Amino acid sequence: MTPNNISLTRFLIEEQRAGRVNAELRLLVEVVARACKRISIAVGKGALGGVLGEAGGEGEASINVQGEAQKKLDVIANDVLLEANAWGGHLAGLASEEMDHSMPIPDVYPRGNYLLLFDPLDGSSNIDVNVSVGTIFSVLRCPEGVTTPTDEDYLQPGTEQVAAGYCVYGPQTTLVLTVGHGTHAFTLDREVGSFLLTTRGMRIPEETKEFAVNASNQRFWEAPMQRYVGDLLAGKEGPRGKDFNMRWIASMVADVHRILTRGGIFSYPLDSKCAPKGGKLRLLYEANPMSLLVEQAGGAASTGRQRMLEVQPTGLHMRVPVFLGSKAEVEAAVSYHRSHDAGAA
Ligand code: P6P
Repeated sequence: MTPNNISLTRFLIEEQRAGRVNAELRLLVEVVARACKRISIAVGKGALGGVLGEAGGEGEASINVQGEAQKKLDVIANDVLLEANAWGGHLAGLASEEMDHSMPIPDVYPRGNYLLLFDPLDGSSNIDVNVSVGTIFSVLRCPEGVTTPTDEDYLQPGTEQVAAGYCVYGPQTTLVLTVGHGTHAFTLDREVGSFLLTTRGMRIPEETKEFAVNASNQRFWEAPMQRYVGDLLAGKEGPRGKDFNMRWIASMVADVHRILTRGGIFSYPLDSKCAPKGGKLRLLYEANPMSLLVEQAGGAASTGRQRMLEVQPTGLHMRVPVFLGSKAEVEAAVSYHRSHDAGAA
C-alpha cells in the first residue's frame, strides 16, 4: 500500500517531470478524473437523485447505437464527459459507446492532439440494483495533419493507446490508470475531493484459481470454450489438477478491478447469439483500454486467437471476444482455441 499523500495531480506532475506524459495529456487525465468525480456523485445519489431507471419519455425507451435501452445515468454520464472535455484544448475529438458517430471538438474551442474514447457508464444494467458500475476511457493520438477527425481516425489498434483507465463506482470510487508505464490505482478522498494514490504498480498474479464468465451462455459457446470451462469445473480430479472458483458481476469494470487486485481470468467469448456481431464487448471502449491496463499490470489479453491490442478495428463499435487477466490462465484458454483450430481431437 502506498502512503496516501500523493494526489493524482502530483503523480501526473511527477510523470511529466520524468518525461512520461506531456502537459496536454496530463490535463486530459485530470479533466477525465474530474468528470468521473461528478459521475460518482450522480451514481451515488441513486433514487434520491431521480437518476434510476431508463432514459426516454413515457412509454418509449431510448435505444442507443448498441441496440440497448439507455439508462438515465448512461445519458447523464455521457453528457458530463462531453461537457468536461469540450473546452480544454487537449482533444481533437471524442467517441462514446453511447453515440453513433465520433464528434470533433466544436469549432468555438481550440483543438488538441488527442482522441478520447469512452464507455461513460459500463455495467449500467446494474445501476438499479446498486451494484458497482464504472466509466472506461481510452486515449489515442489524433493522426498527423488531421484537424477535424472522423470515425476512421479512431480505428487504431490498442497498441496505439497513449493512456487508458477506468473509474469504478463501488464502495470506494477508484480510478485505475496507465499512461504506458505501469497500472496505478487512486482512491477518491470524498472529504477532500481528490484522488489519492493507493496502489503504485498493480501486479496481476501469473496463476489463478478464479474465473469470470456468464455461465448461462454455456450451451451457445464454441467447442474450445466448452472444453476449457468444462476442465475448469472438473477441478482437481480433472485435467487442470486444481479446483477453481467462479465470479460474475456482469459489470466489466468491477470484474476487471477484482482481477487487477487479486488475479483471475475474465472471459466474454464468442457464442452463437453474439457471434454474428463479432462478440458482445466493444473493442474500442471496453476491450482495448482494459487490455492495456491488464498488460501493464503483467497480465495478458486476447480474443482467444489474437493479442487484443493488435486487433485492427474495422468500425467504431466493433465487438470482440475477450479473455484477459492472469497471464498463464489466458495462455491456457488460448491454447484450447489454438488446438481446436488446428483440428486436434
Ligand atoms: P451479460 C455490461 O453491459 C457489459 O458490457 C460488461 O460490463 C459486462 O461484463 C457484460 O456486458 C455483461 O454481459 O451478458 O452477462 O449481461
